[in-house]
Amino acid sequence: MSSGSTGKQQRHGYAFATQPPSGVSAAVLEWVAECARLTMPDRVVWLDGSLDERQALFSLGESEGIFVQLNQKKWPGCWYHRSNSNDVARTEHLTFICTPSQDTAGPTNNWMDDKLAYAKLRGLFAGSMKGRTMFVIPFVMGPLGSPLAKVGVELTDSPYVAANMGIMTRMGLQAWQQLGPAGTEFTRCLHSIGDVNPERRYICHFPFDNTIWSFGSGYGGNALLGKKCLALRIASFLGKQQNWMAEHMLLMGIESPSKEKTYVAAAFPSACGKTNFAMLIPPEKYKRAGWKITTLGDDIVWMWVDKESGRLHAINPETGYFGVVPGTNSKSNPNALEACRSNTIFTNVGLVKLSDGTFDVWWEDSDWPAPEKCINWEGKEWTPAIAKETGMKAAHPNSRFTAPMENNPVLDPAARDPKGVPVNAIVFGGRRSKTIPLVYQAFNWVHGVYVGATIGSETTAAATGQQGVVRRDPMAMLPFIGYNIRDYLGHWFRMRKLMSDCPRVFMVNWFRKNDAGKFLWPGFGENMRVLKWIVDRCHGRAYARETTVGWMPRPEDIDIEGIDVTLADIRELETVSTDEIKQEILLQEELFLKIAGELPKEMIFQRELLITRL
Ligand code: SAT
Ligand code: MN
Repeated sequence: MSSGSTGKQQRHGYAFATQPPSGVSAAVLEWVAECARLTMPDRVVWLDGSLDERQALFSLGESEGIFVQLNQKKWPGCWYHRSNSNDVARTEHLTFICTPSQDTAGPTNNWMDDKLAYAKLRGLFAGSMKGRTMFVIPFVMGPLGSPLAKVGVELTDSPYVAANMGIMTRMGLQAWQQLGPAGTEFTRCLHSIGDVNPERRYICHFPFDNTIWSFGSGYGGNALLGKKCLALRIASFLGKQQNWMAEHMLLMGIESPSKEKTYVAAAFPSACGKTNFAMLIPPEKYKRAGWKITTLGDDIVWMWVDKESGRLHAINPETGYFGVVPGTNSKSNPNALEACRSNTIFTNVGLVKLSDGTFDVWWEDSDWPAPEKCINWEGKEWTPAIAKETGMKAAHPNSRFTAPMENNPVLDPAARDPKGVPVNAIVFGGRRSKTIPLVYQAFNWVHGVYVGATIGSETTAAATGQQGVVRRDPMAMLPFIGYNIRDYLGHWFRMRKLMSDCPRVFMVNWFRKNDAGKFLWPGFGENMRVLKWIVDRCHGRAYARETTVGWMPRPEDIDIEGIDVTLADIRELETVSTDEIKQEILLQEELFLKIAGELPKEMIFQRELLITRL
């Protein structure tokens, strides 16, 4: 296959580069050679990130049966992929932080001795790419030239992973330029799908070596190593050492009628609507008045203290959205749907064969009617009748779209700005039917860290296990903190000292219910009304009264004109019951006990202060 001396490999008229481009650093060449000796691919292909190359990756995948091209009229540039049915979500129990001492990983991570982990995974990787191609993927996380932009190189035997990385990261030759010919500082990401056997699946992070080894899964968070593995676990570890922060947050801009811009970073545990919030459509009344919401990111932010202003600045290290498909429609999130219209990969949704032989996709709660039949995420025939009878789903509940952020109609232009944006507010949230009010502001940064660290969220039907149980998820980062949670919380507290002006910190809860079990707040676009109070607080305009939990709006401070919410509802939404907060403090013990003996003292002081206020 290889045409040897020209350094190119033909594939449907496209020639993949089989030799490294000039200027690749010696450290990269050496590491790629070492990994190739271990995994023994038939050929090594050096990707350059061009669009022609992406096309060729899809064609290659099509010939291997892993990609199906969709109807190009309805879905220009879009492809369909179905994964192994045992490989449809992140596998936290198979995810490890690998360091010499367990104390580095702490009580909330799975830990493996690093030498042991290397030995174990070397056994799995040995010869795992025989008969396959190893793709070398150079990528940059963060806008080029940003003080935080980081170079990674992923080696993978999956064209699906390569194509996804092209959407989710700044993949291409610019990564070699940023690294430089003598560069050694890059995240070494080695990935093989192996035989996709859950018994032989490991996602291992070696923070001291800036290295990730992932074996046996092709699923997003396990296999697109720039995402959760690099941009959260490894990055959080680096951030602790280098005085910056990697957080599981969306990032949005809010423009007021007077063109004043406010930037909000927000952390919500899964199933709380992070992507929807990041692309929120303001209510008509607000639109008409000139309010605009723009998206910078929907999943990850990196933040550092800008030397000049002393303020926290943020970038989104990614360039795409890896979003949940079911439930996405023109009502729930028109901007996300629009982002999926072209150059998007759909994974594990229903595949519909049209009368002209081309393919369409379908998922539960999409805008268009259910097909007479389709192939579901498991590769089985699905019909509405079968669905009715057996509950079979066309799309897996965690089926995903990989869409370029450039497709988002409300993309904030600053998403490409290396200087990032100044963060005015950090918002934490959770899904709570009781106890937590609609919105409150923490008294100060340190109190805000306590509020974020004690986020609780109720489990939903989307996850296995009991429903409605409150799980603690500090900063929505529990599965993504790449080191000891004690040091992570300490880092949050310490960041305050580096800032001369720090963001205001808020807690929100869109999910509070009344005694009859009915949601008290409409949510979705109407969350704009709460955002407005937050924006006004950031600029010193809105009124707030002091309560036991923090600063809260009076009922009349939340705009309810034009929605089916009364002042009495707001009063109920903003009720803080001493008994319930006492109960909440007891519930927090679950987390506090887990970190027992290691809790930063600020956490204990904040809890004591809260008890005193009660
Ligand atoms: O972990 S993924 O990146 O695959 C999806 C998510 O949980 O955000
Ligand atoms: Mn996420």
